[in-house]
Amino acid sequence: MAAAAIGLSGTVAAQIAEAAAKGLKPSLIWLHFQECTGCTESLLRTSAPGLAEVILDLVSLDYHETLFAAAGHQAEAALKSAMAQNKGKYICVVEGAIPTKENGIYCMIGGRTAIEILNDVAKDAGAIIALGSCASWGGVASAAPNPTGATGAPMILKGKTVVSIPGCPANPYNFLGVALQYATFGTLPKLDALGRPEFAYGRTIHEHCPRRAHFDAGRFAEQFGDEGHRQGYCLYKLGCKGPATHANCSVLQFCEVVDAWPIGIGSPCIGCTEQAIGFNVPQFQTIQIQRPTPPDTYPPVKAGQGRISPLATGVGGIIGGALIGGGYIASKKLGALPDESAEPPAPSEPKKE
Ligand code: FSX
Ligand code: SF4
Ligand code: F3S
Repeated sequence: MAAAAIGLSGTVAAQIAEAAAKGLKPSLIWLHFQECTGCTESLLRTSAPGLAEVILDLVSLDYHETLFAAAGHQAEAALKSAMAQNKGKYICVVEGAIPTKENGIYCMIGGRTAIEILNDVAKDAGAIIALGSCASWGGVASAAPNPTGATGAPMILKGKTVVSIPGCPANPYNFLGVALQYATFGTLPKLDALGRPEFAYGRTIHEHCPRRAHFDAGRFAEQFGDEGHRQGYCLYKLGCKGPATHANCSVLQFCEVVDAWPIGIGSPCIGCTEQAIGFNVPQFQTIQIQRPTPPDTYPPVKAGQGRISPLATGVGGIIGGALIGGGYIASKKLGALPDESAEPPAPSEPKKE
């Protein structure tokens, strides 16, 4: 399931399982800073694989303050020995923001600041993963007025490759997929400009939202608990940030419970994976729609170079036309098109390979 999450084939998934069976388990050193422990909590709730399998069979969790039996000096010694034994190979997982004001004194463990601990553990790591929005850029702790100067691991570890898996909490399968790919092949997935894996953050929630048909048809919940809300209509007018939020939670939900994700339970997306939105833009404020029409990945309206059968073209035309029309209706209802007499947007040209 973790392999599928990152878009790897069944054959590769088998290779990952084989490597794990041979004991090729990645050593994880997991650091906790300013956070709510929600990322660990969501990992605790995976069931395929379950946490026992994850810890016993797939990874070697060598240091984790929440799940450790050790405490105090014993825990400090465990951290040192895990770093020494797996030097250059371990995955450093960072959960939580790092406070920078007043030399970082707002988060200290064993007499050292979070900045010191992070720099120390990251220097001998094979890979570094910033798990959750807090570790990715500061998250909730960095919300204005950011009293502790909270920031993310990539901002402290300048010049190093840090894979950011934002989300409050991050989806555990996105994390497991990255960790297992690194353990099996020694590689990391393709990252976007913000260091986020493209497989998970390449598209907006709005592009795959189960309520999208309601958006296109102009059916919106106007207030919590109203008829539209009860009917499962689009949550845009309640402040949904899905149209500007890159994440895969609409397709990879949490806890393997059907509809266990914000929009699935009737809450507008707050944009928790986007630094520019989550904990910055007020929760119920509506955002500007960038693209009121569907993306151009739908079947083209016009056939290109005769390679598409007339039947397929006809069906594609009906679907594409309906979708573009739907987007037009939605944008008119939202007031995104100022000129009421404006024509619907022209269909896009077929994409060239
Ligand atoms: Fe909590 Fe993790 Fe949010 Fe932050 O994630 S779920 S506050 S992203 O660091 O525990
Ligand atoms: Fe889904 Fe939000 Fe887009 Fe509506 S605005 S379709 S609820 S992502
Ligand atoms: Fe976060 Fe929005 Fe997904 S709030 S969990 S990005 S639906």
